[in-house]
Amino acid sequence: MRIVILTGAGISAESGLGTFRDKDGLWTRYDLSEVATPQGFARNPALVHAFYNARRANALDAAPNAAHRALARLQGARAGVTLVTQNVDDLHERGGAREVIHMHGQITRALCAACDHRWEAPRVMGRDDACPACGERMTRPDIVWFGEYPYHMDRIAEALAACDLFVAIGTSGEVYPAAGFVEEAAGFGAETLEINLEPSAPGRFDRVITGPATRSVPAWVA
Ligand code: BV8
Repeated sequence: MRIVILTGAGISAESGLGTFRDKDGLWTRYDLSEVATPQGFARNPALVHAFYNARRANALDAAPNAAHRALARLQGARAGVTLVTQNVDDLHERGGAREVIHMHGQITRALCAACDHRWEAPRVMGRDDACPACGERMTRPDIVWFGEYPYHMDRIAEALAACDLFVAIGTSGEVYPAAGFVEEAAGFGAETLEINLEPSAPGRFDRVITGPATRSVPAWVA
């Protein structure tokens, strides 16, 4: 059986990393257009780097939880599991997962806006950090902002077309194109399952398992 799993901020919530749209989520405290768009970065790179430096420190200081580890066990126990995440933290990898598809980029990586070179980000980063490849001082986080094209879309489309089961874990299903994956998979005949604190959109998935990810994901994987 081929499975595509899409995770969102909810799988890292119990590791202490904030979500975006829950009651005290990131987008309730920051203006998304100022810190998660290329226009915001062009206007005020220092503000955007401060936003991501704070989140990078949280991510580096956080530990993977039982849900991350359960998905790694699932990957190890069977072939045909594609793990796609909207998250930019590396908790899936530190929880033992392999081949994680980061469609929104990774907070642990830096990107040169001049030559597209990518490298391991320092804990604290600024726009004037020189690119190790071209020397330019146009460094940004390797993050897909709103209005930018997510990474690995071809690979994801192929996996969605071939899967028998699509599972969305800890995502509000509000950001596209990720939010459309459930319909895409269902259109190819896959069964769809949501694992979330509560249903994100009743009727959107064939099945819903509710409860905190550190309990519901290990129970589903077992
Ligand atoms: C693009 C940056 C062109 C990284 C992010 C239709 C088609 C295509 C695009 C659009 C479209 N309509 C609108 C658009 C534009 C836009 C968009 O979707 N806007 C929204 C606001 C309407 N999309 C884009 O701009 C994308 N690019 O469109 O390119 C294109 C066109 C066609 C086809 C392809 C491409 C770029 C989107 C990426 C933007 N970058 N972040 C960062 O800073 O982290 S998005 C941001 O939201 C994060 O990446 C995050 O991962 C993502 C989704 O949020 P969630 O992970 O779901 O988190 P949220 O807080 O919302 O929900 C938390 C969930 O967890 C809840 O359900 C909660 O119940 C649950 N939970 C909480 N605690 C627990 C739990 N579950 C279990 N256990 C718990 N303990």
